[in-house]
Amino acid sequence: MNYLRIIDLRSDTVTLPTEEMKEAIRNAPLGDDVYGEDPTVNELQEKAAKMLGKEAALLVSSGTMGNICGIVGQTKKGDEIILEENSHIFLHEQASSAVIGGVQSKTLAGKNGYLITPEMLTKVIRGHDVHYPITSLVAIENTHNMAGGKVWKIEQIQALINTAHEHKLKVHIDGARIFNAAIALGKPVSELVRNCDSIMFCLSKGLACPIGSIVAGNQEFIDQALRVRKLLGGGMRQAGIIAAPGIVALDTMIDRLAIDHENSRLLAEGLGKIEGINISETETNILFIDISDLGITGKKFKDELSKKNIIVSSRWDTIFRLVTHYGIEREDIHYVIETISQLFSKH
Ligand code: TLP
Repeated sequence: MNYLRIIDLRSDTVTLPTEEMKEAIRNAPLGDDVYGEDPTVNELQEKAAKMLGKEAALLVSSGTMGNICGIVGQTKKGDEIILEENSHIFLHEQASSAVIGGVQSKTLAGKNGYLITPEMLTKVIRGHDVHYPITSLVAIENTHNMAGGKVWKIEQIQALINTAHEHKLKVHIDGARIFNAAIALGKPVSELVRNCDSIMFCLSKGLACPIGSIVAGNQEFIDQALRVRKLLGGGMRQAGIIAAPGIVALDTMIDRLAIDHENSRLLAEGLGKIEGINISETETNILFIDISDLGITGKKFKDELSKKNIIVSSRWDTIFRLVTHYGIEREDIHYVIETISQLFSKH
């Protein structure tokens, strides 16, 4: 079969804005957001805060910047923070909490690759001793990217938050894909972030905006986050052109994430039937596959697929992360399964 479309499964960051978003960008009322005078930014921030059940929210340029605001805005130099060892903050953000915030990271191997339980947390919180740094924050990731888009249950989040608060720790949620988690659980997003001190989510992943993330929390935290954003050079001027598609995303792009989850399930089902491919469990829009039993290199797998207009990227040599998103249709999933089966099936 010859396929004209490009099927890019590397990430949901490759999504392009909808026509409605482009129209919204064109028509957005604008002002200088460093003066707090961009009406479109203000509308997005108020809308996001309300959806999350938080006092206030702030538009930032990226998920990484939002995580830095969450950590640096709530810790002091020399503190220690607790992270899951395969979290984005620990693996993929250039040690920004150390570089910018001057904090030390203590990592935990998450249960099932993603969960930090109250027991795990309690064991690593430092006691009062002059030798120790002060443990001041724990960050969790929901959905957990490197664990394959795994979803924290509400009880698991609340139990961890309660324990953290009992020990006077702040809780930051890296919710780059929090709406995927909310859709998977069938719960309003506010329930998933209740009682956390800060939450970051991305507009620019499955919600298909070109740029932007949101951090939210109480007003005191947002005042701090605003200072951190400015420090990072993230104070933007007529940022309504970024906020406008964000408003469209919150109005129109959340429910459709269920389609991406269904496509990921179909992909898992189809690829799981091919001898030599081992698949992970998929709960949202991320699927990991291990092709080592096909007897080919990761490079060969990737190159052969790219000749068929399918773009994939490997995480560790023969382990690939396949991400479904806006722009990937059901027929594309069938094409991917059929193509991989034809190219690499042993029989
Ligand atoms: N994740 C990207 C890559 O950086 C790995 C991706 O393709 O998945 N938190 C989580 C859980 C993320 O997955 C990401 C991006 C971020 C934070 C950072 O967001 P950006 O890229 O906007 O800085």
